[in-house]
Amino acid sequence: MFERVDYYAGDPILGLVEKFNADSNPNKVNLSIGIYYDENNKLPVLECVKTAEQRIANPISPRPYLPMSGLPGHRLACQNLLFGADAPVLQEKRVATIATIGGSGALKVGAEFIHEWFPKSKCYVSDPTWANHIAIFEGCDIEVGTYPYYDKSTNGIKFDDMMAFIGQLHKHDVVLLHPCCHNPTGTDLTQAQWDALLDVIKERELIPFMDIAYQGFGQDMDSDAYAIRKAAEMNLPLFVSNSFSKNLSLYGERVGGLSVICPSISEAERVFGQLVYTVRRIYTSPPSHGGRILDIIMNDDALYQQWVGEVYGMRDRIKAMRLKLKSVLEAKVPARNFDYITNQNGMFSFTGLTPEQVERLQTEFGVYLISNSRMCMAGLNVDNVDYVANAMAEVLKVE
Ligand code: KET
Repeated sequence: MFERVDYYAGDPILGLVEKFNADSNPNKVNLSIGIYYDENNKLPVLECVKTAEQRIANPISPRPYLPMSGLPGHRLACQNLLFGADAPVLQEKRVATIATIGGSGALKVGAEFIHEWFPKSKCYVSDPTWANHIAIFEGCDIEVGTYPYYDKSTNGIKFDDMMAFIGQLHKHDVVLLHPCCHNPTGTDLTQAQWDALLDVIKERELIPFMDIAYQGFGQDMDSDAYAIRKAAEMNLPLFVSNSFSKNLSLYGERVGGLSVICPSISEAERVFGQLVYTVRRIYTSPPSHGGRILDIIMNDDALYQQWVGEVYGMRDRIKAMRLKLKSVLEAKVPARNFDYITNQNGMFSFTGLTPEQVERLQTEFGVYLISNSRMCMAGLNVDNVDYVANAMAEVLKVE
C-alpha cells in the first residue's frame, strides 16, 4: 500500500542535530541549528521566564481551549513589539494578529491564506534563505522563486540586482524578507536600502511578507523592527511572522504570531476571520502554556524590561564571540580577510567555507556547521572558541 511513498532524507538543519547528538567525539561543538547556548554551553531559562512560570504554577489552573486566535495578551504582545505600542496602524485597528505555533506556524498560516486569496501569486525568497521558507510555501502549492541577495565575492548584498529583479515582479507577488539578522547570511539591508526597496514594493503593488525570528539580536528591539515599522508608516499591506523561540529561549513551547496590516478596519476584521478559519482547519487553537508565559512577561513593565536586558545579554555575548573568533583566525590565517565575522548580525555567520571544508570540520574535528557554510555563533563560548578557530584554520590551510 505504501510502496509509492517517497523516502524523506531528513531536514538539512534538524538532521544535523541528530548526527551531532550521536557523535562520540568529546570535543564536538554544535554550530548548526539556530539555538542560543550560554557561556556554559547550556540552553538558558531566562529569569523573566522563571518568574512567569512560578506565577502560572501558583495556583495550578484549569486548561480550557484557547480562542482559535490565541490569548488576547499574546496577540497584543506581538503587536506592541513589532509595530511599537503607539503605532497608528494599531490605534486604527488595521492589524489582524493571531497567536501561532512558533514562527513556522505563522509562515504556514500566512502561506495558506495567500494560497486561498491570492492563488495566482508567486513567492520570491532571498538567495539564499532559511530552507524551510521554500518548503513551507511550496507545501501550500505556491510557486517559489528566488531574488538576488547575497554576494559571495564581497560578503555584501547584490542590492542593484535585487532592486532590478523585484522591480519587474507582478502585482500581488509575495516578497519574503528578513527584517533583521538574515538567516543564513547575517547580512542585512541598511535603513536607506529598506526605504528604497519598500518604495519599489509599493509601486509594483507587491505583498511584503517579513519573517522576524531574531528581534533584539541585531541592534536593538526597535532598530531590528525598522523595516516593519517603515512599511506600516507607508501604509503598505504587510504580513509579519514572528517567533519567540530564540529571544525568549522558549523553543519547545512554540510561541509565535502572524500579523497582517490591512488598509481598513473592515478588511482587517475579514482577514482576521479568515486567519482564524485557517487555524480551525489545521489545529483549531494554539497550546496555552507558552502564550501565558509571553502574556505575563510582555504585559508587565518590570518583567518586560528584564526580558529586554536578558536578550541584550545574549546579543552581546554573541558579539564578543564574533570578535574572539575573528582575532584568532586573523592570527592563524593572515592571508584571509575575516571582517565578515564581525560585520554580520544576529546568530549566524556565513563563513564561505566549501562543502568539503564543512565536511572536514565535522568528520575530523566534530565541529558542526550547516552544509551551506552557515555557522551559529551562539554555540561558541570561551571554552570552545579557540578549538573551533583552530579547526577552521586547519581546513582553510590547504586552500
Ligand atoms: N524564521 C526564521 C528566519 C528562522 O530562522 C526560524 C528558525 C524560524 C522562522 C522558525 O521559528 P520557530 O519559532 O522555531 O518555528 N530557524 C532555526 C531552527 C530551524 O531550522 O527550525 C535555524 O535556522 O536553525
